[in-house]
Amino acid sequence: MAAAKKETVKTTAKKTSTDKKTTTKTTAKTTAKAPAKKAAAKSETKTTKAAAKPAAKTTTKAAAKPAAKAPAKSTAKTATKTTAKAPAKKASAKTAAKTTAKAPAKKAAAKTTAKAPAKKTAAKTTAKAPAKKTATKAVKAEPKKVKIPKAKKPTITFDKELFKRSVLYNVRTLYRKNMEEATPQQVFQAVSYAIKDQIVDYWMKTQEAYEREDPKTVYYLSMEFLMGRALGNNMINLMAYKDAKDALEELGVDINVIEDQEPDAALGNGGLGRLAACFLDSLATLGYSAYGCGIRYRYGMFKQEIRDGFQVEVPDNWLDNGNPFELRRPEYTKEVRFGGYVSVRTDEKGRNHYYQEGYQAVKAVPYDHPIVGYGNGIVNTLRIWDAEPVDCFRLDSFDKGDYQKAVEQENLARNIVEVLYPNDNHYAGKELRLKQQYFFISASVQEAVAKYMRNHKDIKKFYEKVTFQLNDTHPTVAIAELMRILMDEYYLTWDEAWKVTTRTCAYTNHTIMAEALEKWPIELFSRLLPRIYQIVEEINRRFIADIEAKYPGNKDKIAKMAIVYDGQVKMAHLAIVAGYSVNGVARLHTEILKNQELKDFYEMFPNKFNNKTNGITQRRFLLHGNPLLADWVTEHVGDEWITDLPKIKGLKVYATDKKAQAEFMNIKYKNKVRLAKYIKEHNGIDVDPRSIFDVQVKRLHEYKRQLLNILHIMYLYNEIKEHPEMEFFPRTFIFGAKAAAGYRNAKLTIKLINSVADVINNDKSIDGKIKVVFIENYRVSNAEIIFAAADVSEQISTASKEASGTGNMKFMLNGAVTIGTMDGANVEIVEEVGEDNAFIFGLSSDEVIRFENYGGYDPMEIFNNDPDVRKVLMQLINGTYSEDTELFRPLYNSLLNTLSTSRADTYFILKDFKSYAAAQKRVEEAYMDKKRWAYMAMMNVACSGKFTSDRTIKQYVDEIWHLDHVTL
Ligand code: NBG
Repeated sequence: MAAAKKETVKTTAKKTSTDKKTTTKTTAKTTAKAPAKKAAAKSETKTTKAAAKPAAKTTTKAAAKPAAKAPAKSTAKTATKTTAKAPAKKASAKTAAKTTAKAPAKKAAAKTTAKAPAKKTAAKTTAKAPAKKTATKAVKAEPKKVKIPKAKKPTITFDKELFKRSVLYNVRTLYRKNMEEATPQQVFQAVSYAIKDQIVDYWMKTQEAYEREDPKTVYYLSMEFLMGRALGNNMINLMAYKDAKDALEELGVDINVIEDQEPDAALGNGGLGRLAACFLDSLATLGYSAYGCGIRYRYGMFKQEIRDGFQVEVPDNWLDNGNPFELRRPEYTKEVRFGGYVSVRTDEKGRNHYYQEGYQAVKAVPYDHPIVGYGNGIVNTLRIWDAEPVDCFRLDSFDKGDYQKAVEQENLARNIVEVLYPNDNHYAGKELRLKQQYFFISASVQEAVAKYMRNHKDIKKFYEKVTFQLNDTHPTVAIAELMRILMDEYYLTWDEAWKVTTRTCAYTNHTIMAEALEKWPIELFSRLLPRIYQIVEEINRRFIADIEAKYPGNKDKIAKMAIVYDGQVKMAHLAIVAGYSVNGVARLHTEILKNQELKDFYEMFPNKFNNKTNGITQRRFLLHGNPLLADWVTEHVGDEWITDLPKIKGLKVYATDKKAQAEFMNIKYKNKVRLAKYIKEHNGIDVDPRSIFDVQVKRLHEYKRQLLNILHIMYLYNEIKEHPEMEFFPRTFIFGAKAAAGYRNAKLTIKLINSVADVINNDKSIDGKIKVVFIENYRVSNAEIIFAAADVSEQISTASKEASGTGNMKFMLNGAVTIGTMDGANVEIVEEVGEDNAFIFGLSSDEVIRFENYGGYDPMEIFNNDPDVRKVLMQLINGTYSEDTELFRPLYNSLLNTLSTSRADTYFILKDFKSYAAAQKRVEEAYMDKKRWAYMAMMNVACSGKFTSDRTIKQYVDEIWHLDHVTL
């Protein structure tokens, strides 16, 4: 039954999406070529099939708006009529546009709704009333300590009735069904289009305001945007979530079920991509003009399945059912060129002109995604580029050579955006990856320049209105591409172009892991991007002259700092030399950059270096992900935390309040029940929500040390088996992690976790004291559920290796207590919450770096002298967790010898083991003291204010970008 249902969903949805495309194309063709008989005939057949959706779409809006005035039924009829009459799509679209443009009706509607908020607030107040009571009681216990600010008046409105009508209407016109007949996926589509309708109005208003006020704009250039689901977030930021929830309930559907229909937009690997998504949310919420620029990967981050304990990668066909929120913008198509050669011609004034010839071209077509600011009506744009073959397959003019080229160009277009490289903190150096980089960068930079020139005359002042933030080294070709456009297309001299470029581009470094630093072989780079390479070479030549001037005769400096050296193009060096700002992502990380990794550059350009500690958006990771806690926080400190997170510190006074503690822990319990249910449904494992939920979710990487965690679990299990009488508070160890497809030890660690889980979870003798769960397919949408339910947050990377971490912040915000090393942003988290409210262990970053530089660590010594460690390590190879005793040997080797690494135990797992175990013991003691734990957990929430991405973005704006603030 279920399968059959699914099948229908797919067919219908697919049809719609193909239909949509066909019509767009057909219309375009018809308008352009109309007289050609063949074309007309073709379009006719196609339109018949296709008409339904686009017409519906156009009309939805037209219909929806006046509907505010008229009864729903009659509008629907009018709409249908219009569609029926309107054979010319353009005409009907125009009419619709006109109606909206003139729309006194619309204004009236707006007015009507303008009154609505009053009602809404009233409704809210009543809804909240009982809650208030509790709040009052709590305040009684701690009299007059916190003033609860009144809810801010929303500047935007949401018409619930209109929304309902719109959903019903969409279900009808998209699927020819009523609500009872529609599948959840169809309802999801209908709801999304209804929400999009509302967004589009604000989107247009925002863009009009930007046109008018001409604020400086940041282009956040990133290979990755890990957006997760859009629908819930959009409703939250429209301040419409609760109304929409009620509306859907009235229509007989559960909002959670509907939200669950949406695939995650997983156009990123991990922290770096998710940071980009949080930044977009903050930029819109704070009212800054911003574009996210990236790639519309056909397949995003792979879906992870666990089969027999092993990770299996399954393609993520996220666009399968179409994407209701995106907008194809063919009018901004750009051409991007690869390969060929550069020819030079000298003009009569003696100036050289450079032309790329014999190249392969591909069309870059942008798709826009709305980024809704919270409650302020601002809607920015995430623009991601799709690749299409250039139109050169003309039958009248091809000989054999052309045909070959046409096929190649077609293949280029097909391959280029096919898939996201699933590597986190590691680069594979593949040719296609460099193609991806140049593809989206060239298109984005071309469009940024074109957009600027539409409203400005002087390209030399480009940097006054535009800034490019390079998210890691991946977009660094933007520097050379901007130079190229300025010189080759706008005829600026080198010096003029350099001045503009070096005031436009800024670079963020996200890692010190050597294997993540991108270096391209000259052969590959110059073959693929001949003109770009010439420019990079010239930048390098001039930079080397600067080094020589500053450090005469110092060849060592040149070897260490040159951009092109040893047959390679070093992207980080290019970004630092041409960037006006270089920032790390947590204080410790920036210090390590300045004093270790990028020391030479820091000496040469001290003023470029600065820190911007990462942040996360509380709108997704508390307001949306943890509604119970979000409401509770609002009851106690008001709702200002939603856009001003430091206000959450008002909770501190409740951290010792008995009643508040009980409420808080009860919410945590409910969230643990929710996660337990998810685990039961998805993993088939029963976990006890009264046990400690100890969670490590993040990408799988040796430096993040999931191996330390699982080895410690193996040790605990040994302890319980050996001392069945010992006191032990039940604990559920939860993991979630994807491993890069080719990362052997990472994948083996997943298998180990699952093998250990198998043994422990099925050992009746330990009475369920330990459970181990590996959550399949960890991603943004289930992360929201996981953070909300965590008691303990595992942040146990080798000190100095985790640039910042952002999961650590999401846990803190949701009231989990950190067990961690003094690494990345953990340092600042501990600083905010106090050492007593975290469990810190392990080597410091200085100690790690000292061992790395001067040696002195021998894991074999620990193996020989510590029987507990030895026992655990032997269990890796003696059949305890796998019949195949060789299976886990690579992990065993990685810890004890140099068979596959240059140092044994590269990440100091054995060195930190004892100190980790001791910290875990402290965790248990703290948890058993209920009051103390509640206090610690609540203090974590109360002290999380610094870690909002709103703060991070404000610092980027004030100290790097200098954007203008815009209000509607
Ligand atoms: C990652 C770091 C994280 C950091 C995020 C966001 C890369 C290259 N770096 O520690 O490993 O939180 O970037 O800055 O993915």
